[in-house]
Amino acid sequence: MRKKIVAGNWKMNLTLGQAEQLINDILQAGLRLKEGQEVVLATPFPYLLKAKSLLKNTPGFYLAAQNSASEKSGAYTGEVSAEMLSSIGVDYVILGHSERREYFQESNATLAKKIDLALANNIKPIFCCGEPLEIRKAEKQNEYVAKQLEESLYHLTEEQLKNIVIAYEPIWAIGTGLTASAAQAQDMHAFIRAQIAAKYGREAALNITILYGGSAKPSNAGELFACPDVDGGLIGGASLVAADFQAIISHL
Ligand code: 3PY
Repeated sequence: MRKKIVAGNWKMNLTLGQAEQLINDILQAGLRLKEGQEVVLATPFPYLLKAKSLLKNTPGFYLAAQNSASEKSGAYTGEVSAEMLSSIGVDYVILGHSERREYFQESNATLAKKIDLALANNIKPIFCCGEPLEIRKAEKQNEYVAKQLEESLYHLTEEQLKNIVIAYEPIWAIGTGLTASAAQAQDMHAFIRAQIAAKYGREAALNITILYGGSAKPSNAGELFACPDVDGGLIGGASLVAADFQAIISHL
């Protein structure tokens, strides 16, 4: 049975005090996760260690970074390596979010290197893919996403793929308030799973977790998560409000 995940992508938000409060509020709700369900918090780098200690190994709760370097170590001022993240107990790393691709020119090839380093350091990549609005309008989204998968993931072995989570985030739905309809999300998730099946076989495809991201909120999470190929969500703004995040988790 594949894992179901709700991951909160905090992006560049909150002070340390606010971050502590948010984690405490989320934990205080005493959420009962079922077997195979996970909650992942992707905090800014400076809060990872604090978040780790606040989570206190709470079952089902995991920690993520929002990025990691494409190089192993060395003279890369301002970068944070996968090895560093691993040394402080980070479980997941979000790679290839559209904001990283757009504002920091991250290519599919760069992301392939980041994925390799994360895996080599026992960190599970949450690999983001998704098309911009003009590609969706031209109905070329399948080809676009297939290329992202091919160029960043298909060098991996089947064994390595077991540690990958895919997040489909249509760029036109990020920070815009627009959400893909449940049918649009399901279509793309089924397409991604079929691509994985064609490359790695049916079992690998059935086992891979595919999250939906892009303005997911309490009011639409239920419908999205009910789709057979949607295994949870990568949540932006709504992950910053404990009550909203809890409500989304309750739809898992
Ligand atoms: C959003 O929900 O807007 C996101 O970008 C999640 O990563």
